[in-house]
Amino acid sequence: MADAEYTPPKVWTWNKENGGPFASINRPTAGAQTERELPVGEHPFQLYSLGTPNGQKVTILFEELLAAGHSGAEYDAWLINIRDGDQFGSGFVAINPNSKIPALLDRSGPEPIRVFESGAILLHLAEKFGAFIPTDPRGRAECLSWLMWQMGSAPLIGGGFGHFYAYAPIKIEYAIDRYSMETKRLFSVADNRLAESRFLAGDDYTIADMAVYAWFGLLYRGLAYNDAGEFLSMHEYTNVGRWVEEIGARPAVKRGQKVNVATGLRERHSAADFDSLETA
Ligand SMILES: N[C@@H](CCC(=O)N[C@@H](CS)C(=O)NCC(=O)O)C(=O)O
Repeated sequence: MADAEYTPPKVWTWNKENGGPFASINRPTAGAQTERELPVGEHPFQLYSLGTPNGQKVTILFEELLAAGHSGAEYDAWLINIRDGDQFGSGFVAINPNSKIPALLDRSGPEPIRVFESGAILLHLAEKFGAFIPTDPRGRAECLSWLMWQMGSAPLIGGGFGHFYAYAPIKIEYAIDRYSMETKRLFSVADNRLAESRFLAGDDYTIADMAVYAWFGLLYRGLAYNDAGEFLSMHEYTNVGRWVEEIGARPAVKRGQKVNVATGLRERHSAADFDSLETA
């Protein structure tokens, strides 16, 4: 196997594109590549994003906040097309130096506040509106724990399993084994938790459920990474399935999943159409 014969040089240098569908936008350096201002609308929140799972986390929360009567949560959703390199425009990089969606500009106060990383955006909004985050110390700790669990584990699923199973130009058994095992282990963690609890943080639906659902709902239904549901035996996770059904039936969740879906790029709810590039 070609990959087994590779001997790393003393010093790695970027001397070729590494193949795969995202090769043309992957770079080993950060920072703006073009001068491009971002549009600004009339609402208190300006969201620059795309309808991938990481993007959907935030639009699900916005829609839930609006459905719960928080009229101050009105937002403008601007499409950032990551396959066209919109994330490397100067305006976007000023809001997220990491050049990944989602990015938020909170213009509800006297000075605009930038927020990047989907978990930070969820926390910022939940705290601002006092919603979808428990106020008692135990519930809050449980909610933040599951939220951070999701943020830490998404790269293993997207950048690990999804990348090597669906996107890598060569199939590497070692990598697919490693990340399939880890993805299944993560589903097992959630399944055990949801066997004892209606929602991840307890009896109440929180931002932790929104964050995990955006990823797990898609995988559980076999809609991500070349329909990998069968490959990963998703039917084994019955408690996740019960929770996916309950959350997926919420009107705000359905609405949130439709925002910033680029026609052409995101017209199918499957395979590469609803997942991320490199997760960070
Ligand atoms: N940890 C970040 C990950 C965000 C992320 O990976 N976004 C992907 C799309 S889902 C992206 O913008 N990729 C563009 C790129 O890698 O250039 C978060 O949760 O906000």
